[in-house]
Amino acid sequence: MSYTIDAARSIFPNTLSADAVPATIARFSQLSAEDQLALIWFAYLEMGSGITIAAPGAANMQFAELTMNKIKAMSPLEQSQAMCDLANRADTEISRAYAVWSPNIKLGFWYQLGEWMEQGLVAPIPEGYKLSANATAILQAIRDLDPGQQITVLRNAVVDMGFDVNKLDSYTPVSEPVVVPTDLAQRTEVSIESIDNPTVLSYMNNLNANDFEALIELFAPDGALQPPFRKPIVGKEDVLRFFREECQNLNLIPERGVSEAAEDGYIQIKVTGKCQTPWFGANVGMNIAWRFLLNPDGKIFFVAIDLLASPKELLNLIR
Ligand code: ECH
Ligand code: GLY
Ligand code: GLY
Repeated sequence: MSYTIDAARSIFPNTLSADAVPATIARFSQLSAEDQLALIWFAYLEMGSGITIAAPGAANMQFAELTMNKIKAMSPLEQSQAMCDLANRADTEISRAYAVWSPNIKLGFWYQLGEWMEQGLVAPIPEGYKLSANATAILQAIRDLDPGQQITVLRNAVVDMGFDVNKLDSYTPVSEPVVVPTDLAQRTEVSIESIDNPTVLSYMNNLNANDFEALIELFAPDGALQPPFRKPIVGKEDVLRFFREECQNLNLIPERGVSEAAEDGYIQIKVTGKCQTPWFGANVGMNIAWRFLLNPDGKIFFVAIDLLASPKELLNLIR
């Protein structure tokens, strides 16, 4: 017998991921569009007093510029409507344009609208807007999360907005240009307590260097990667596309791990540590587990990335 992706998903089943994140998003998605926008506005303001968000790069913004300027030119009433349409996933021209953008372009778009709302160039959340009781409870639930979980909720809320791409006949995804990998001489190397597996170390080092061509060669042809709270992405072509579209300029800081023989000559390795996104840099360290299943050739058959429930989970390396 050899592993299936489905079986691989349950290696290290004791790993506690942050279930509060999908639970909060599910509750959030039940709110009215007005409540959703106001809740994010309040959460964003409160977060901003503690952690700093980096302005999006120009390369990131060029694709959203037309749409952003279209909104800026609208009357305040039309602006509010356009934002509600996005939250409602309505079928409008703006919602359709938004739908095909990569997560970073969507985030950059809202970052800019947020700036314009503050400057009075785009309709603000009405002064004295009163959240519904449900929205108030969800805002409190978000306050109670750790920062890494808070930014994950925000990112998911933004990614889920816009027209449903599955309802488009055909479309071309739009994402920022792929950066050049870090020069070999400039690269740093991670070290992981108790782990010397070359595939795992190369995985971390290549991802940190944005060297997606080298990174993808560590995967088996039928290999898969499962991002936090998502289904596995299967096969080298799709995994490579995911790296280019969603994994630029991450900072992986693995700390420790455990390596064990699995069935049929496979090896399972769990690593825990931190991950930083370019949006928040060192201001937010997300607590992460990587659960690798390597085939007998030492290639990645499966890797799951989990956002952990609490910092305590960083020390949970038992099977
Ligand atoms: C305003 C009000 C109206 C409505 C909206 C507004 C604006 C909101 C804004 C929100 C901005 C939020 C941001 C969130 C960014 C979150 C980033 C995260 C990144 C996580 C990355 C991880 C990576 C893990 C991985 C690893 C691997 O080994 C493989 C790859 C991968 C206020 C106007 C909406 C502006 C900027 C959570 C965990 C480690 C799986 C990627
Ligand atoms: N500043 C974060 C980004 O452009 O991805
Ligand atoms: N998904 C990468 C980032 O948001 O930074």
